[in-house]
Amino acid sequence: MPSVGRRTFYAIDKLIDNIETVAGSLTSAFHDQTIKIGVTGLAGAGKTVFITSLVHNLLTKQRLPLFSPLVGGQIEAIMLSPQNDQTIPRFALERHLDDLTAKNPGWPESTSQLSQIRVTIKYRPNQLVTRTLNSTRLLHLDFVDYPGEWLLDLPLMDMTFEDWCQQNQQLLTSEPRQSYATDWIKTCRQVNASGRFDERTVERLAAQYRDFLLRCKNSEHRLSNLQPGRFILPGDMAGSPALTFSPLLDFQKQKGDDVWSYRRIMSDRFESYKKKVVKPFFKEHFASLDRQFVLVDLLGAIEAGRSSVQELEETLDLVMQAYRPGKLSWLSSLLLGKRISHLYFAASKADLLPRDQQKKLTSLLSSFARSKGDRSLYLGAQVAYSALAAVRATEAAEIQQNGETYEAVIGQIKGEEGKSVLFPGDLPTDLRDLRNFEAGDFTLPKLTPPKLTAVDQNGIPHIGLDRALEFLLKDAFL
Ligand SMILES: Nc1nc2c(ncn2[C@@H]2O[C@H](COP(=O)(O)OP(=O)(O)OP(=O)(O)O)[C@@H](O)[C@H]2O)c(=O)[nH]1
Ligand SMILES: [Mg+2]
Repeated sequence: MPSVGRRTFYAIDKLIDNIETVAGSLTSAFHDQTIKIGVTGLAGAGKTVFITSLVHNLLTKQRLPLFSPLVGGQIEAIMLSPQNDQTIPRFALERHLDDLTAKNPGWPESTSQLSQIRVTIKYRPNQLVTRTLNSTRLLHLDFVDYPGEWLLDLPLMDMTFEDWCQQNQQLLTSEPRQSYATDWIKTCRQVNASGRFDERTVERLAAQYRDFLLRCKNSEHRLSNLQPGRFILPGDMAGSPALTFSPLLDFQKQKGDDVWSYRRIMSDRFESYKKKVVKPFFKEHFASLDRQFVLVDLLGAIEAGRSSVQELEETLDLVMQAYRPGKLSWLSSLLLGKRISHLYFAASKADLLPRDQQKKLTSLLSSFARSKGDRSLYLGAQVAYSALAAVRATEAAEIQQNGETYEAVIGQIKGEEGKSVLFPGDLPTDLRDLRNFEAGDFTLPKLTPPKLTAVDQNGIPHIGLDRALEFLLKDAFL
C-alpha cells in the first residue's frame, strides 16, 4: 500500500499533468494576471511550513471556508504550474509535504535560500463586463520564500564603514552582546588597523564576527537585530570573499591610508557587500514583490524573555522600513514607484495557545508592530495583523483547577509518547506588560506535527490561513 507521503506526491503529479489541459482551454493569455507574494520572517518564524500548508490547502480546497472566491464558486481549478524564472530555486513543496505526512511526521528542515513556487488559479471574473468578454481567466500566484535576515541589511545601506564600526563599538560594550564577542574583540585588539593586511587574519576576523552573530542568534536571549544578514544566512554566497570582512574597533578614518591596510580592505569589502549583495537583492527580488506576508515568532520571543522581545521589536521596526521606503532614497529609486499593495503581519504558531489567548496574541502583535512605525508611511498599502498556525498541531482542551476552568491545548511533545495537556502561561494584554515579561513566565513545548491521514484530499488543519488569503487576494478575482 502506498504511504500517505507517496499519495501526496501522486496527487500533485496529477495536478501538474492537468495544467496543459487547463491552460489549453484558455481563450486568451492576454488576460492572465501574475501576483508575486513575498513570505518572509526571521529563521524559524515558520515560512516553510506556512507556504507548504497554504499551497497544499489551496490545491485541495477543503479547508478554506473564509476564502470567498473559493466558497463563492468563482474558482474553477487550482494547480501547480512551472515558474517563469528558471534561475530561482523551486520551493521544495513535495519534500516538505513528505516530512509532514510521514508515518512519524516531522517538521520540514530549515532552509537558507530564497525559493519560489507558482500556483495557478483558473477563475470566472466577478465583474459583469469582464465576465461577458472572457469567460475564464488565469491568476498566477508566485510565492517567494526569503529570509527576513536579508531585510535587516537595510540600515547598512545608509552607513559608511566608519558609522558601522562606531555602532558596533557601542553595541559591544554592553551585555548580552559583549560576552558573545570576546574572541573577535581579542583578535581585533591585536590588529594594527593601519598596518598591512594579512588575508588569514581578515578571514579569522570575519569568521569570529560571524560566530559572534550566530551566538547572539542562538543564545537564550534569541537576539535578532543582527547584521550583516548574509553572515547569518549566506544562501549561495557561503565562503565568498564578499562575506569576508568585519568591523574594526576604535576605527578612525585617516587621510592617505595605505590601500593594503586593514582599514581600507575592510572598508572596501563593506562597500562591495552593500553594492554587490544588498542592493541586488532589493533590486532583483524585493522590488518585484506585489504583496507580502511577514511571519513573526512573537511567542518564541516572549518565551525567551524581555531582551528578546525588545530586540524583536527593533528588528520588526527595521523590517517595516522596507515597506515604507519614502525615507530611504536609494530604495525608492530602485522601486521606481512600485509599492507593496497588501501587507499581512502574522504571529505564527498560534496553535500553541488556547483559543482565548489567540486574540491577545493578535492584539499584541499589532501594537508591537505599530509602536514605532508610522502607519501613514505605508502609502496606501492595506495592512493587517493576525495570529495564525499554518499547521495546527493541537486540539482544544480545558483544565479544572481550584474550581476554575481554564482553556488549554492538547498536543504531542517531541520525543514523548502520547499526548499531553498543555498550558503555556497567560499572555499579557498590554504592550508595557509584555516588555516586562520574564523568561520562565511562559513556556512553549516543541510539538510534533499532527498525524495526517488522507492529507491529499483533505488538506492540512490550520488556524487562519483562509483569513490571510481573503485579505491578501480577495480583490484579485476581477
Ligand atoms: N505548532 C506549530 N509549530 C510550527 C508551525 N509552523 C512552524 N512551526 C515550528 O517552527 C519551526 C520552524 O518552521 P519553519 O517553517 O521551518 O520556519 P522557517 O521560517 O522556514 O525557518 P528557516 O528555514 O530556518 O528560515 C518548525 O520546525 C516547527 O517546529 C505551526 O503552524 N504550528
Ligand atoms: Mg524555511
